[in-house]
Amino acid sequence: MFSHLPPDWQSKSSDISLETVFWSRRKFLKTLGRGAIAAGALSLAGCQNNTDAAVSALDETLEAPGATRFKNPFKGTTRNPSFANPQRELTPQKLAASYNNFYEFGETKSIQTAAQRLPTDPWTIEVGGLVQNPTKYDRDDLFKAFDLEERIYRFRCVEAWAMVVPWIGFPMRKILEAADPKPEARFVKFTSFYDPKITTGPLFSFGGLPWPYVESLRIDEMANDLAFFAVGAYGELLPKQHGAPIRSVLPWKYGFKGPKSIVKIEFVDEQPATFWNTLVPDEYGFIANVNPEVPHPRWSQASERLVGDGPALSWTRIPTLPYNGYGEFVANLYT
Ligand SMILES: Nc1nc2c(c(=O)[nH]1)N[C@H]1C(S)=C(S)[C@@H](COP(=O)(O)O)O[C@H]1N2
Ligand SMILES: [Mo]
Repeated sequence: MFSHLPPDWQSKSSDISLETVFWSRRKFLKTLGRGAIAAGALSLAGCQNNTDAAVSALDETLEAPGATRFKNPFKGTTRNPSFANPQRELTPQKLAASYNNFYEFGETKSIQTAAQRLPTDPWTIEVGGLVQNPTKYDRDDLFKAFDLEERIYRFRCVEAWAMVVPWIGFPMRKILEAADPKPEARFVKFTSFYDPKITTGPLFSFGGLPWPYVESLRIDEMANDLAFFAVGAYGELLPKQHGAPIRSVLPWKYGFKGPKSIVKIEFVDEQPATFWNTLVPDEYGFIANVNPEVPHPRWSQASERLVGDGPALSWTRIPTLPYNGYGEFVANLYT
């Protein structure tokens, strides 16, 4: 599947992997075909405020085999009070870290083991392009160059599943200020780690995909207070399947706008070609703000499923909010 999967509670769970593989092959041969699906809508989530307890009760059983795990690297990091109450229950750490999209390591949601191949230490992120101060940050700089804070964000994938995650990181604006873009810079382009010897998800064997994974924002979007680089989650270093050592989190946009395992940040004057938008431009727009009123061509975006225990079919379904509920921060960017 070159485009995202349809919401997978529509499939019988036993069919998912085979179906997915079959579909991806067929799709590739046909150069980006279409599936079909529509989702309905249901009741709203309660406004639980039990997130503090959930954050501190870290689940010791988390982790795929071979995962590197660092306990408490972020002691002393405080939660930003503006993003302390997501008005939904926190997604359990273990579930968030075992239901992932990271196509470099495979097209199913179960890439957490494969993603452990990602070499995250050492790591360099290069910031450049149309800036006064091109800079390279190494792995340690990511944890020291900027004050880290925790923010609990709602997260919404274009496939109509959602989660709530306590990320640790810093506002993207910090990088923007340090880089000091030149007046002609209008967009920022993010590039994810790519090495065909390592990022060898099944799709690689078909060739022809526009790797590496590239995403982009307008500079005013990057400057918005919500735009965030995460280096940790649930009080721990970001697991590889979530995009270690640094990934982008943009809670008002669909998840695909937030690239994982970023190696390059470039300021450019023209809108760059991005991964999904290049593959399926009519399905994955450049702006891609969460909007219940604009259906994906293959399914409704009016509601979403909260990642939970058990079969996806049993997950709670709730209405989707415009801008994923973050309109007060970002709506003014789009008038
Ligand atoms: N490099 C890279 N970044 C990526 C993706 C990907 O396949 N590769 N998938 C995107 C999509 S579609 C989503 S929904 C989120 C998923 O983040 P999570 O697995 O940490 O929940 O990562 C985004 N960033
Ligand atoms: Mo996604």
